[in-house]
Amino acid sequence: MNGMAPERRLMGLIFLCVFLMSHSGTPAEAAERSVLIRLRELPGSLAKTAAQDHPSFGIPSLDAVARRYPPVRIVPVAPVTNDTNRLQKALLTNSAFRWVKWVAPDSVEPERLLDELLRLDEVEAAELNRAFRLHHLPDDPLIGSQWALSRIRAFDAWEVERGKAEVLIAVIDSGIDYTHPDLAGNLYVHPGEDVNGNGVVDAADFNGVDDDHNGFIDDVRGWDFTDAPNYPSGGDYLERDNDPMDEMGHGTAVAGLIAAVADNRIGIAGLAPGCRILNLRAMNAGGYGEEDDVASAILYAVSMKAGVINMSWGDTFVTRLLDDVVRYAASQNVVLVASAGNASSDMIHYPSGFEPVISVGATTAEDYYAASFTNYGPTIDL
Ligand SMILES: [Ca+2]
Ligand SMILES: [Ca+2]
Ligand SMILES: [Ca+2]
Ligand SMILES: [Ca+2]
Repeated sequence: MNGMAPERRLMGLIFLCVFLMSHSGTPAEAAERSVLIRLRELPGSLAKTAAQDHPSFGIPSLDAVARRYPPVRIVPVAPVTNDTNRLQKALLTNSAFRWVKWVAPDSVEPERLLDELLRLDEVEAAELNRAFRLHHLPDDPLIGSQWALSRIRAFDAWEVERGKAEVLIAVIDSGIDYTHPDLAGNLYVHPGEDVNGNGVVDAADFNGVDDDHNGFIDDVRGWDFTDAPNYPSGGDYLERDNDPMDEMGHGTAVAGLIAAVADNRIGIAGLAPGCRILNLRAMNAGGYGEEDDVASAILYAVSMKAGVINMSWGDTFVTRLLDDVVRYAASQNVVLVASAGNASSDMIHYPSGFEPVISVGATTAEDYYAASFTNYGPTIDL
């Protein structure tokens, strides 16, 4: 805890109640048969070819590999925007925007493809596309709010520092039940897609047009980034879409804790005025969220000017993609908070283990003592 910037520490305190407890670390495993690669330079036409599902990079060495291991698709991980100026600028300046997903057919071993790609000069980094697991919330819902009440001074300080606390809080999780009466009023409505401008999500807003030209059609109530074909969940897990409905309850519970905690002290009917929750689904009904999906969600949250990104999931494998994306988000002054997991080991857990991320372990009311079930080790901030 010592040495943390007061503001970061504060935000971590506020959200500490949200994370807690996972019962096991999941062994890292290849999820979709896809490989994530960071190119030294992204060809100008990639966004276009990816949209057309054209399996070509326009880079000779990469295309030679593509002939031997024909990709099903090549997709940029960063959200594709129609604003070419914005896209080009980002591409030139930040490695987080040079990642692409190479989807291989079933006949190709992803590990072999990975080996081939890592040999190329044009490929700066490559890794298998793996999945993170959601962390279990505490069984006792009072733990979160009681702990928060005991930290009432943190809220006081937050008000002072943040003024009216007009913060967009992106919750990257299993989605949020946006019909829930206690939550609906706290959820962000994207003005760029609120066609009739009434501040409410209604049928008129779903006009099938990307009204704000950000590359997402009708993203008025957030987005569902879940495309995880190797993690069948019985629900919506194959295609990304504009419906981030929660299919397992985890994200709804997280949003409820955030809203309820704020309500204890700050809120007038929920979060402070102007403070809203951005619903970004990246975890399916089984509690799995692929790297490319959570990475896209983080980049989207940054593009929407989120002030805080809340991540109650993780695993122990190292991911260069998420490292890049998290660094980029931090460089845009986004506060990132992630749960530390509780494999009861000192294995470093990600994304909570990345330097810019506030890592939150489960605690008891005596917050100087980490609860016995959390991870311990050098990366725990709180
Ligand atoms: Ca509307
Ligand atoms: Ca849009
Ligand atoms: Ca629209
Ligand atoms: Ca995916």
